[in-house]
Amino acid sequence: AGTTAGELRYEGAPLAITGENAKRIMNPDGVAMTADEYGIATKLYFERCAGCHGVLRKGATGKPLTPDITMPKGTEYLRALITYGSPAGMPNWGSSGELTAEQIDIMARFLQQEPPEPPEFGMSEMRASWDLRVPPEQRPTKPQHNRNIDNYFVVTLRDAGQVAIIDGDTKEIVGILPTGYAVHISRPSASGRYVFTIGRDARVDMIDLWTTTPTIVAEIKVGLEARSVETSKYHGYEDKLAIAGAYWPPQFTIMDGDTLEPIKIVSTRGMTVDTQEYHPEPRVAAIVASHEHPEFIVNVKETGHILLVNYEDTNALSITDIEAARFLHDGGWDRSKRYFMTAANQSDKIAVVDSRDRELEALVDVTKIPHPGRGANIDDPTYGPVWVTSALGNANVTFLGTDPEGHPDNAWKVVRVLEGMGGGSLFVKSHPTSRNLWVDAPLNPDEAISQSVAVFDIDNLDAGFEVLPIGEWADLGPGPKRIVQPEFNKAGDEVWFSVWSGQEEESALVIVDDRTRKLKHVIKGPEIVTPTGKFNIFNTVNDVY
Ligand code: DHE
Repeated sequence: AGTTAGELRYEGAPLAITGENAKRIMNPDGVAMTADEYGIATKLYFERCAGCHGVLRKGATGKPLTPDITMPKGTEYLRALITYGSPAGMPNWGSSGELTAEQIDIMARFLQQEPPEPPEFGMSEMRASWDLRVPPEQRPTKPQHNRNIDNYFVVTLRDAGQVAIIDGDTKEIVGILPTGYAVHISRPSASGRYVFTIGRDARVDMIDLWTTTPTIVAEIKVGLEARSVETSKYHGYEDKLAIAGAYWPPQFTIMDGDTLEPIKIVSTRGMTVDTQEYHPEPRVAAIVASHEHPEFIVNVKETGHILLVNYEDTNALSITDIEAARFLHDGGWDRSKRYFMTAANQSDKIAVVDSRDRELEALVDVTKIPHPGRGANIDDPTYGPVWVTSALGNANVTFLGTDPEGHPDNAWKVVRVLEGMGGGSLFVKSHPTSRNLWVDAPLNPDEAISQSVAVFDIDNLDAGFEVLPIGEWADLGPGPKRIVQPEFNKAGDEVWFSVWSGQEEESALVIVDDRTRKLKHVIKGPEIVTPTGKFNIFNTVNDVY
């Protein structure tokens, strides 16, 4: 499977920054457009284009679109390009029917104007948005219920702007909470008591799991658009600090781990690792908490820097800047939790960071657009401990050796490539007690694939995979029913999948017995709106995957 429109569109859906938020900058030499048209175009641009071309149009995975480049091309050329797309990867917005001829004409003229600049978001805006609803001294001193918090799942209900908290032991929904819009990920505090969610709208919510039903105790906005949040895990700093990374403005914010009070904002604008040119908009992608030092590890996407942010003294932050490769995106730990394995997705590389010695251990070439999520750690019968990623651009499931002591010849090398169901895969998952490796493919254009999951037997990897029809098992009405993100329970004997349909359609969570690969349970109903990411408390706190 080659690159599909679905894979490309995956990049392109930031939040709309509306007319009143964006300063209108008309190009005196540009073609005419009315204020209304400018407003329409601004919104369309953010929804459809900014993900690839950048908010400031300086280019990211897509080409730069500043007036010095677009004006000489002219309206006619731009209209055709937007309508029909290009082999370089531009989607065919017109001939696919997604944009009308009128919208395309407005966009072609808009691209010859200066890009509207969204506002900055600094300490005063953050403090104004900060809402400490339940101060620490008013919170319970022990859990107010007998449920097993370790086996809770925090589930994003994407288009509802909520998360559901589900008791993994009983499968009951214990709470549905209004969070930021389209929560991207949830990360628990080191103690497991609190959960931090990050909305696309850069709203961070802090949820207390000790109260009778889960309660939002604090909230803050750290920008206009964001994808990552994490909490301090180093010994002695458990539950002390939180950090959130923003796409716009490009910056990260360190906050008090008990209250979300903002402490320090650090801009990520700077030079690209390779050509050493200034990039005005390097977005913050994955963030993980180091177990080796009191540090957060921050992926700066467009410039390719991995920052080890030491939080011992927040008034004198020391940051080790590791040069990796452009387009850093997602990643997770190897099984020893010493090495951070992270995808530089459009560079087709995996960067390996040694968090103990604070250095780049390796930069490994893989094939088209690796997308690991946090990845999967398994014991390969031949190659020993490996970390696994799948890919957006092809069916490859790639294994990298991660045991420099026991298997030095294999360390940081691609030791095995399996063929999965097809491209458009986002997440792989396994568990230390499981002998299965699960691989989804929600963005594959073929429904038979996107509505199923592949499972490999770790003890017999050459045998290929079994396909489980998770979408069918959910027994729902019509809809895309994409199967996304396997997540294990604490014991590692159940694996949970989201069956992700449209906002008006029925979705579900499907729970499979990991040992028998048979259907165990389905959670559905009107509350389960567009579920995507799911985070088991114990596994997420302890980086078990
Ligand atoms: Fe994600 C992780 C960004 C689209 C579901 N996604 C991440 C991370 C980043 C990111 C930076 C790593 C966070 C971390 O670990 O700190 N995702 C982006 C995008 O920029 C992109 C491509 C487009 C966008 O506009 O958001 C994008 N992501 C999606 C989706 O369409 C998904 C499938 C559904 C959704 O909710 O929007 C999706 N992303 C996820 C999930 C994770 C994630 C479930 C966490 C996986 C994990 O196991 O940790």
